[in-house]
Formats: sequence, C-alpha cells, structure tokens
Amino acid sequence: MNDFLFGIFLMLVILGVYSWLSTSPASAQVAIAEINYKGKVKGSESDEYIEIVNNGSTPADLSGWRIEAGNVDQVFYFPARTILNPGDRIRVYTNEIHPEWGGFSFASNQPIWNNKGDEGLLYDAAGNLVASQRYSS
Ligand SMILES: [Ca+2]
Repeated sequence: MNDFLFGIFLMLVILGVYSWLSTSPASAQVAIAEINYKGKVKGSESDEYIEIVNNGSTPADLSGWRIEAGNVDQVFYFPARTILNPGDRIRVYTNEIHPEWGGFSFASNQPIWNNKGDEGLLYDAAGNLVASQRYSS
C-alpha cells in the first residue's frame, strides 16, 4: 500500500471512530421503558402507551425520531424540538393526550399494541435502530 492510499485509509478510520464517538453515547442513553399494551378502554384501547426514558446524563434530541409498532400505519414521528432531559420519561399514547407525559399520541382509533404479543421499535432521525422491546402474553 503506498503512502497516499494509506493516508486515505487512516483518514477514513479516524472519521469512522469520530462519528461513532459523537453519535453512540447520545442514542445509547435513550431506551424503551415500558409498553403498556393492555388498554383498559374497551375496543379502542386508547389508553395504551409506550414509554421512553433518557437514562443518560445529557439531554437527548428526539426530533424526527420515530416509533414503529409493526405496521406501516402504526408509526409515530416525534415533532421538531422534542428534547428528553436526563431521567425524564415521555409516553406516546394510542389515542389520548396527557400533557404531563409530553402530550404525544399515535391518534389511532384502533389499538396499536397487540395483546398477544408485539414489538416496539425506536429509530433515530437518521434511521438507526436505537431500542426495541418485544413482548408476548
Ligand atoms: Ca392492546
């Protein structure tokens, strides 16, 4: 390998390490705390929710992040300027607004979370999988 190619190789390694260092701590701290999949509201189960927590020590910017629940029509996008501070928790309800939990909702008339088993997936704005939680009854 000549010096020029080695230089390019070295630069790519440094860039790769730098981007890994600058992105992974921010996403590693955000997790799915709970999926409350058994709603008490009959039929619509509007009171189901998925709870997201920031376990890290720095604020996490969730703008453009999304939650998927297994179907193309079961996707929730966090709006711009959604900041989750260290230790804070927010919930995305199936079809209820609770300001004390951030006020987020899938706005779905039907249940989002299958009571027999399902999987919640959390992706960052770049499309990287940040967290997932699978459950079965
Ligand atoms: Ca359910």
